[in-house]
Amino acid sequence: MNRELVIAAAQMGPNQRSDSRTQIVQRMLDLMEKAARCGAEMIVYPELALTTFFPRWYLKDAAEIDSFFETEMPGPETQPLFTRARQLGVAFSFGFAEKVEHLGGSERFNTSILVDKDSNIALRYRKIHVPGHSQYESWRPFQHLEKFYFKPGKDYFSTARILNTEFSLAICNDRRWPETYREMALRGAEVALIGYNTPMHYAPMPSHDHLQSFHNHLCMQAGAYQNGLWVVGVAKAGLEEGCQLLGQTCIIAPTGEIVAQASSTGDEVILALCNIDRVKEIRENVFNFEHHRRPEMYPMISATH
Ligand code: ING
Repeated sequence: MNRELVIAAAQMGPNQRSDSRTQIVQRMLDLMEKAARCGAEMIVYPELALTTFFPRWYLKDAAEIDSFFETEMPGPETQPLFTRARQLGVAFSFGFAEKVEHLGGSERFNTSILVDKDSNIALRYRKIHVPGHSQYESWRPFQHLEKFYFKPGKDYFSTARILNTEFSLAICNDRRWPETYREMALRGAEVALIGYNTPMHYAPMPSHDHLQSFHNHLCMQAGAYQNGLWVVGVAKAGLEEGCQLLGQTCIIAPTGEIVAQASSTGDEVILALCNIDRVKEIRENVFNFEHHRRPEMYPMISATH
């Protein structure tokens, strides 16, 4: 009996700096209602879903920086997502800026969580591949200061089993690294949920700007096929504080085929009826790791020096 799961990708349009958490959460609730009405059991939102992509600015005021971070999850403004999801009987995933406070001080991460249909946080992931730069760079039309605002995650790509399916989380730049998908698959993941905020303009190499859409799908389709994974790539898209963000939200089968794709750069739900067991078509054949993979021949891939 094949395990079939209706997965929705809830692409979000731009979050402006002046948008309140309440306004943004309401949009997310509207997307959840629409997805649930269409039969979705899992709803996936983008990276930094609750705020604008603030690493585009060099902020100096500590209180202003803190205003973009969550210190509790769920908190008062995000609780409605958990409550409504439980009422609807759906699982969901979204990304947000996380501030962790402890005796020694605080740490900040670019985080994503997976919430099961009983509103329990089944998985928490902190972005491993933090791109951009850590100091203000005046030559850029806008900054990409993720290395200034976020610490790299210290936990591995792990999996959680909900809805009788093994899920794993990654965030944005992670999707460009082939190691992400291979590590997930070797740990038994069947579905990778990946939110992203991707500017169409990449300041260090503007001659690649016209390739943003191609590279976005290239990475995720390759990751899906080469590891027998379902991949759900979900954009925060559109013109956000003067910066054009890539859309192209999609759901990709383990064969690498795009089975659903957004056609706007706004709030948009796309869905697919995913036969999770199709991962076997790849994992038991062309990429049967046990029969064909030669890790002893790849010593450089995980070498740290
Ligand atoms: N954004 C971008 C991403 O990896 C980027 C940064 C864009 C890196 C284009 C390289 C090329 O999609 C985030 N948030 O990681």
